Amino acid sequence: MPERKPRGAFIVVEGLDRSGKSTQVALLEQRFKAEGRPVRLAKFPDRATPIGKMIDAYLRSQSEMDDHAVHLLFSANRWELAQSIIDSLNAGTTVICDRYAFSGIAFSAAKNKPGMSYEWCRAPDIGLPAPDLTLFLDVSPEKARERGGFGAERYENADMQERVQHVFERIGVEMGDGSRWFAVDADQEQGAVTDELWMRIQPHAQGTERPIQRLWEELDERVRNSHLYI
Ligand code: DGP
Repeated sequence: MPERKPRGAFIVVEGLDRSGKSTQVALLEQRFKAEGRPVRLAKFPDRATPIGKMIDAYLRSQSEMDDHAVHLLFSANRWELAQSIIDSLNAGTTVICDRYAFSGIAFSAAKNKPGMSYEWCRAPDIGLPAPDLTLFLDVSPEKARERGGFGAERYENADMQERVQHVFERIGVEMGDGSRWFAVDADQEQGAVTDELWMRIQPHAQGTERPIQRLWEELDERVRNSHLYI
C-alpha cells in the first residue's frame, strides 16, 4: 500500500487588536517558507468575498447592521472558506490563520446584547474544521496603548477590548491551556514572541496523520464519530 502523506496542520493565531498578531503571522509564514515547507495564510474576516465586503463596510461604519445578523455573516465568511482550508490541509499545506471562530465568540459576546449569549455566539461555528493548535497573543491594555492606540474601526476602543479580553479568557479556560490552546505573552519584544510561537508550532510543522477534527463537535451529537473530512 502506498504510504499516506501527512496532512498539513491547521494553526490559528488569535488576539486583541494591537497584539501584534498580523505581524507575527507574516513572520511565521516566512519561517515556513525559509524551511521550504508549504504554507498558506488565511485571515478572517476575509474581506475579499461578497460576504467579506459586507463585513468590511460594517467594520468601517459605512453600513449599519443588526448585531445578530453581522455575527452570522462573520460565521458565514468562515464557512464559505472552510472547504478550501480542508483542501489545503489535505494537500499537505500548513494553514496559518489570522483570527477564527474564537474571535467570533469574543467580539460578539462582548457586546452584551440580549439574545447573544456566549453559547449563542458559539453555535454557528460548531462543526467548522478545528485548529490543531491555537496561539492566543495575550497583550496587556498598557502595552496595547503604548503601541499607538487603536485604529478607527468599530470595536477598536479600550472599553470593548477589555470585554473581548474577558471572553477570550473564558475560551482559554474551556479549551484547556495545554495541547490545543496556548496563551503567549505578547508584551515581550517581537523576536521573543516569534520564537515562542515557533517553539509551539514546531511539533506540528511536519504535518500530522490525525484526521481533521470538527470544532466543538462534542456539542453536536449528530456529527460525533463522523469522519466527513478524511
Ligand atoms: P482584523 O481584520 O483582524 O483587524 O479584524 C477586524 C475586526 O473584526 C477586529 O476588531 C476583530 C473583529 N472580528 C473578527 N472576527 C469577528 C467575528 O467573527 N465576529 C465579530 N463580531 N467580530 C470579529
